[in-house]
Amino acid sequence: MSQTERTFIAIKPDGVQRGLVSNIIGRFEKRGYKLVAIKLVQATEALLNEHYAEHVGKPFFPKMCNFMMSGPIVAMVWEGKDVVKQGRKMLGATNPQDSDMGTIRGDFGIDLGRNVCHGSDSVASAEREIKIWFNENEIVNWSANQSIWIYE
Ligand code: IDP
Repeated sequence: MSQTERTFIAIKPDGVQRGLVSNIIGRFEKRGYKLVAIKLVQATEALLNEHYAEHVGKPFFPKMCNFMMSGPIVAMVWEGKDVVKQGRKMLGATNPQDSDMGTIRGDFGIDLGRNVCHGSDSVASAEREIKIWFNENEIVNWSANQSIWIYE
């Protein structure tokens, strides 16, 4: 399994407003994943239509878009072995009511439309989403000195 797999993780406006940024970043850092891109973004309708293409036209979509544009989002790319699947596990189920304790949504969320954090659901989605939110030159290739203590 590739140690250079990448996922797109975004702290939604509720996570930023509630001061959860450092906690969420800290979980990925402490797990051993490598941060290769990060920025604070004000989402636009065009960007959300692309990112959430599969949900365009659904009844909840307009409200969800307004929420996602209600404040800044922390957009990130994290890299490491199996990071897409592991990232989803760290987030917990989509609805915080179903998320296990110990996950980001299980620890910090109550309502479906305020679930704090986004994570790509497959390697293909990750590649698609990273291209939507980041330019190639915003992604930094670097080697983490601690990798020998994380990977055998
Ligand atoms: P995911 O974020 O776990 O990948 P998706 O099904 O892709 O889940 O949904 C995207 C986001 O849209 C969810 O995280 C949630 O915040 C919101 N959402 C999904 N379904 C509903 C709904 O039925 N009502 C309100 N918001 C929803």
